[in-house]
Amino acid sequence: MKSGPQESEALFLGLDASTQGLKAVIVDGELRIVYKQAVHFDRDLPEFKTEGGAHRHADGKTVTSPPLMWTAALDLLLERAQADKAPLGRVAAVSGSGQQHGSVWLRAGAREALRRLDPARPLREQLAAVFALEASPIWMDASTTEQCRDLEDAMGGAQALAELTGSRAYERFTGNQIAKIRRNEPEKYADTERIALVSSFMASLLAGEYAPIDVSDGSGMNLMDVRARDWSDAALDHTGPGLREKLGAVVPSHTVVGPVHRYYCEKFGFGRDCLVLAFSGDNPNSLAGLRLQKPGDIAISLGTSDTLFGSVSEAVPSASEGHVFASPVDPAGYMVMIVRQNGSLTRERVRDRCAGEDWAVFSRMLRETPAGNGGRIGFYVDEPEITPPLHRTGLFRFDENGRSVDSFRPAAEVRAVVEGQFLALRLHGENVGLKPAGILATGGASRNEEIVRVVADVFGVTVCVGEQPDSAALGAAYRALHGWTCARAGRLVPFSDVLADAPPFRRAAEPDPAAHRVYSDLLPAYADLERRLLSDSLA
Ligand code: ADP
Ligand code: XUL
Repeated sequence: MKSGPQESEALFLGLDASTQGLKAVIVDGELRIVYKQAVHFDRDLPEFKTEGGAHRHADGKTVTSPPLMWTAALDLLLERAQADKAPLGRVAAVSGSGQQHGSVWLRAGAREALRRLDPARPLREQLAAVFALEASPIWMDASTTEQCRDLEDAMGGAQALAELTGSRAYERFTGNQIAKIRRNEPEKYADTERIALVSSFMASLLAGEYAPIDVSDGSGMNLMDVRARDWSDAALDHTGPGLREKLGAVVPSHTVVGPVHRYYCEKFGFGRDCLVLAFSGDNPNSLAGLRLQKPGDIAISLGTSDTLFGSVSEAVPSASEGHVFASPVDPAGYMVMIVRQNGSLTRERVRDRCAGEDWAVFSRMLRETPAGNGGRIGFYVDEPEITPPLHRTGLFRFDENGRSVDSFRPAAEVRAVVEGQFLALRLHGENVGLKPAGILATGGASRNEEIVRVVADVFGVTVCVGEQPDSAALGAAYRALHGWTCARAGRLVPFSDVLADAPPFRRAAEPDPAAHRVYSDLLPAYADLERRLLSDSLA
């Protein structure tokens, strides 16, 4: 155990509890990465029997993950860091990221269990009994359509709910998940002392105390007044009794939660002064990690989900698509985002079927096929889609005349899945005012040059990538530095001040004007087919 680090030696830890794994990155005061580590849930914690970090239930709509797995992953990650002799004793502050919308249900007595953590015993043993739900609903869950309609009706319609909370009702948003559990499992609702998000739960583990939800991740619940940046009593009252107490406070993203619990000092050598800053969602953290501060700076995140997002100064919520969140870095600003559920895992399925399970083959097929795919268009809906809201799953392929066909040749299939995903992001992004002047790409698939080239051509702008694809973990480390700087200054220091030394991004792809024209010409046909699928799926 060490006392606090000298200022010049201070390091900042960012954690990212994502769908498929838990990652860590440590940066120094000049934002240089000094250490990285990761735990992959399926591979490293096989006893939880997850696939892609989750359990898909038989109804095809319910998707959960075991919160005990996230708990065990934290010990495992820190054990690995310790074995690597990572400089944990010099970490001055830690913040983090969690997949958005997922909720962790803690029973009465959990707060005490967190406070009493004993460094002699693993977290999973000490916390095994604290969960009111052993299966946490996560963002891939699409089982709450009924609760969504009820909430919109109660709040005066989809647009009114969007005006209030930043989004119309979405199945994965935590408030609708809470409403479902309250109805289906009232005894578990009653037994719950605290409902945390994945982000605030991970912060709670580190602080040994219930950590508050930050305003940015809190915007993904359909429960927060996005302009007032506080819970909406009307939405809370509709959703469940005593919910304000169960949720605790919602706080600015640079809030200090407290010092790290002595469990981490004694077991892993963290300093006693190491601060835990509020955690936030993965997309808000990516916004911080990609330093998106000006309108027109837009990011595409190609992780388990594909998202497109950027900073804006005014909130203009829409009932048809997209989300407005409170900004994670500017207490007066907002971020806008759209999400596609069928992202990396859908590309992987096509890779496995058509490209010999090999990204190199997948990339070669992209290289060898023409932009626009000769007019072929595909919709690959493995799981109910969020944007657009396509609840009917399946693979829908159309030839250059818009006629439905059963299959494409393998190389055309590879191109169709990638082009379809990015045409959808362009189409729906434009609808909510996300018109990029340049794009920063992040997430696992951003390391694939051919995929990034399609992004540049579809949007017609330069695409840059960071030095590492894990922008959520990096953004969390930047936010740790930011929060620590604010705490020491005793005032809000602009986020841009702490980024002054950040390394530049690498230009990864320039748009080809001819290819961009092909996509612009194809977009109306794509939009038509999408409308057709949507009306079929309602029929
Ligand atoms: P998350 O943070 O949502 O757990 P990541 O951002 O770590 O996910 O992305 C993981 C995904 O990255 C994998 O599911 C995989 O499909 C994708 N990926 C990794 N390498 C490549 C590659 N070379 N080409 C395309 N996709 C890749
Ligand atoms: C955002 C969303 C996903 C998750 C997991 O609204 O549902 O992007 O945050 O990445």
